[in-house]
Amino acid sequence: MSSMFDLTEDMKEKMPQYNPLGKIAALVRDDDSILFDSKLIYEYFDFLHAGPKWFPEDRESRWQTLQLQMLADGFGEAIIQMVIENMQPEECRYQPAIDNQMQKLSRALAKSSKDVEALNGPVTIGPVSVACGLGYVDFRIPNYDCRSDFPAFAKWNAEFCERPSMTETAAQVD
Ligand SMILES: N[C@@H](CCC(=O)N[C@@H](CS)C(=O)NCC(=O)O)C(=O)O
Repeated sequence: MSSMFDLTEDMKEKMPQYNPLGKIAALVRDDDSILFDSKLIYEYFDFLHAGPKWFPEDRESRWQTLQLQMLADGFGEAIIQMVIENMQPEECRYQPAIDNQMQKLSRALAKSSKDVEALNGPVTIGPVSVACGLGYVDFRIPNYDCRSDFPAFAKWNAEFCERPSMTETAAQVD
């Protein structure tokens, strides 16, 4: 998996100007102020428009969708930890740490797959995060077949990924 990660020197040098944590994502606003962390950036974008909201006002809908967002953010973090461990020289790599993160990912996917009714509901931050998170799984762990055990979840994801908002913003990976 080590070949999949490329934390370039360029990024290491430039990102701290935008985010003291040195991490993607960061947004430079028109007034040059900066917002960092994707969760905050999503909220900021949602605040800017008058259409249907990613962060619903209704409390129960809000908790449900935020929980899905946290689940997706958490499995994204598990993947990042795996990638970081895999960046270690082979003799320093700690396989139990990788396995532990893999178990988190696998449990989180199983949990997401049980929430297929919510995923098929309004397009709020939860479904968006899970769909983006699955894209990240495919990018970082291309050999991991994370959908075939969950046909309804796979169907939801395939349909969701056909939305123009998904196809037009898909990451371009060389
Ligand atoms: N919770 C953060 C996660 C940010 C994150 O871990 N980004 C990774 C890339 S996906 C990164 O920049 N890692 C570089 C590092 O940790 O030094 C967010 O959603 O923005």
